[in-house]
Amino acid sequence: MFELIRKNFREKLFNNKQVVQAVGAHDALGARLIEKFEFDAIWASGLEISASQAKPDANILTMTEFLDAAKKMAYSTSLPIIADCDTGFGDLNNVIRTVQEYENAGIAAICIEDKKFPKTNSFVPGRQKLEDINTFCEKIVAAQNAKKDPNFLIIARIESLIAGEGMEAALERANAYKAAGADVILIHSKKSTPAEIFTFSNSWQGGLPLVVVPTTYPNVSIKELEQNNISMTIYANQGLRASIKAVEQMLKTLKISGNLNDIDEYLCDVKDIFEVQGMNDMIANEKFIKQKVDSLFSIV
Ligand code: SPV
Ligand code: MG
Repeated sequence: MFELIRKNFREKLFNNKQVVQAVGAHDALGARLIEKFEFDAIWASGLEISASQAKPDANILTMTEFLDAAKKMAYSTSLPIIADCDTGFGDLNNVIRTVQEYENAGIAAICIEDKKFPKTNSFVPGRQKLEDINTFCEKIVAAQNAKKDPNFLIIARIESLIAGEGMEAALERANAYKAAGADVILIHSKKSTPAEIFTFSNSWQGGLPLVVVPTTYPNVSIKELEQNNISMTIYANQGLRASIKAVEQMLKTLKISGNLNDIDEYLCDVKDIFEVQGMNDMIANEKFIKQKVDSLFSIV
């Protein structure tokens, strides 16, 4: 099943018919909700997974903790999971184990970024140290050598524009990462408009699918992305931000009023929980099995 998910995802990303839309999640429940609204893929976000354990996005959690979260998403939806693997959790040898473990866990793609381990979230100023190009290329080669399924994608994420290294350096890195065997390039930016992203996407001649994370330039439309050679967009953290805000508003209201009636507008029905957690499927399946067994013994 995971082989087929990877194959379909690769085809979708490479045939460039429409911009692929991935949404960030940190657990199986979030992944299920994303699937319900028929997005194309799930981004197993390092920021979200860290935050869900009340830890900073700074390689505080271990690889196995990130893996565990991504695996739970893969096992509870049929969408491809793109796992945010930060810097690959160490050097090229850590990258090899990362690829082996994530591929075995049914993940469709991993993304590794060209910062030094331990990394800090891209929106934290002053802590963005880049890896040198050669060392990062070693990680890409190691990743490609370690994978078994050719459709398991290695996404190389360029942080030059985040770290202030500039456009020329970003393009140089893209060329090097392509030469090292990257399947896809993610180009990140923290600007409030997509201008530098589009300069990059219209200058780079490498031809690999390009991915963006428009957290700081939310005005950009799918059409603009499409017109500027972007193959995939990642809504990396909006699910978590929506849920923190909603829960905070509900708790604030409840604390003041002490009356559950006053928070009704914030709540889904319990039956909505049953649906997303698979209670209805479980009961239907149980009924099916019991009927099957009954029919076995009712044959005269
Ligand atoms: C994440 O969601 O963990 C990401 C995207 O890597 S960002 O927060 O923009 O770095
Ligand atoms: Mg991340």
